[in-house]
Amino acid sequence: MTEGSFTTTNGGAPVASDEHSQSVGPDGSIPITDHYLLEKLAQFNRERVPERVVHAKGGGAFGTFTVTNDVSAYTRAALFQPGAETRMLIRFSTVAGEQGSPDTWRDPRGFAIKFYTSEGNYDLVGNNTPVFFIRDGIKFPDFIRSQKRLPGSHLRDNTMQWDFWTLSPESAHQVTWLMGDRGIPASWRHMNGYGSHTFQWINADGERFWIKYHFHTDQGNTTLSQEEADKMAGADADHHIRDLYTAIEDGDFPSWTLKVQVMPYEDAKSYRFNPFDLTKVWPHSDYPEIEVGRMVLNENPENYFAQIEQASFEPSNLVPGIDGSPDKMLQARMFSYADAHRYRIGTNYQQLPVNAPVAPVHSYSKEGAMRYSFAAADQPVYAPNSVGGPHADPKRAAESPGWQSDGELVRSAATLHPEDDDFGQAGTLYRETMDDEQRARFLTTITGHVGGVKDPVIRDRAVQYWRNVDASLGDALAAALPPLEQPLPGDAQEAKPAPAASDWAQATAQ
Ligand code: HDE
Repeated sequence: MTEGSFTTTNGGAPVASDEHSQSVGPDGSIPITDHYLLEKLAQFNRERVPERVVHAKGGGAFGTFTVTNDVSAYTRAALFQPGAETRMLIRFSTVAGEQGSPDTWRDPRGFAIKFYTSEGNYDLVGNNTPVFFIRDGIKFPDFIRSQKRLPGSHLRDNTMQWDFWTLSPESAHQVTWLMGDRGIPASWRHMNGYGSHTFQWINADGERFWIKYHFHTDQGNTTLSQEEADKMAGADADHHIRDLYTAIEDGDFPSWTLKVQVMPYEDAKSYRFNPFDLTKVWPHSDYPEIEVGRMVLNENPENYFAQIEQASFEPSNLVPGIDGSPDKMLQARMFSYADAHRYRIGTNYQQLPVNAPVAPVHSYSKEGAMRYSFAAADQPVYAPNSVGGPHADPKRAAESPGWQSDGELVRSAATLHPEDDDFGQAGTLYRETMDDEQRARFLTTITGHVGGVKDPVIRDRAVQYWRNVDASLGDALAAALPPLEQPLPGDAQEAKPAPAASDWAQATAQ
């Protein structure tokens, strides 16, 4: 038999059978000597790694990012220099659904990119919306838990979701996005991606700029109606994974055009909105977009588990010429992602081929489970040293001087800028970006979703929340909501929120 055509153990030794366990006589007991049986069963029990605690359901592909415009005046990052071509990996995902949940649930979509640059990996871990629900990471675990499942019934619950949202008014802009058409993209190919946060770019002269990333789909933005999404959720839970995989298989390579908004460093202090507030956008009239380049996805993963399930993206993967910003959410993420990867896929996760940089690694990290690349034996294991080990080079690192920050330690909201509020940009989105039909669908969606709230106090708060976004919208919602079902005798309604619709789709279909 030729190489590769006969079964072996994980140790490479040929095996006698894949169909019969060893036994004492054909009808006797299985001896512990059947180590191949033991290996197969033990390996099978350990096939899963923990799913991502958010963004568990997803898919992705490899591709190339090509610079199409000269933005070197703003950043020295190698991957954004004129003519640069960089291999990248992207993973798309939903947020709240577990693995196996439908791709077409109403939810933001993850838009996580790893650029394998010559200066190290640059990870841009964004969503398909330019804003987010909260502006301080300390609320993130609570926010996610309110979107997932009740501790008792293990059901998702609109009452819980609206309790959190109406007590976190900063969520209004993102929730308006979510309940609008873009809350259910027709496919990952037909949606935009955003870095969402404000980042810092630094040019070769050390000048700093604030920027926001916008990936415009070249396929056009298309969405599914709630009815189409509900039907698809039943017909094909993997609709978006299938769409992307098939398109690339067929040579129909999806692409996005990357543009950035650039704010001069000094503008941040006096800008009308807090430019680092993740619940806000920068109106394009203030800072128009500048084209940077094009991302084309042209290579499906060969092995989903090895290359997508084990892929790791982290906002702390930064390269010279790019830095974070005073955005508290981005700063919290700088810790959380690498911590999540160490837990989920092991301490040496960056040695997995899909996560490994193309740039050579000269770090002093060593050992740890599953380590298989290592420094030369004569490389010292400590720094500083006088025996030729690698040493830090601030010029090459070109770490940005960051930004000015001082004051007493406090726990408080960020300083308000003149036009900072929680509902203004949500109202602009509803009144000026949506057309009449979209506003009509929007009202149906929030009526269905708020209609799933069983607690009268929370329901009233939800109506007020939408009145704050737009008075006429709130009034229309109040008029459209069905009467609260009378609690059934024995319903401990007031003690705890009654189990409501078990997921977005059901609730919004009401
Ligand atoms: Fe995440 N997020 N996040 N997130 N996030 C994770 O990392 C976190 C936030 C986003 O396809 C986790 O590996 C905190 C904003 C994407 O693998 C975790 C905060 C945005 C993905 C985590 C946020 C995102 C994640 C879960 C508040 C858009 C999937 C598993 C400070 C700008 C990436 C994991 C992939 C994944 C933490 C908020 C996008 C737990 C603490 C804002 C696309 O580390």
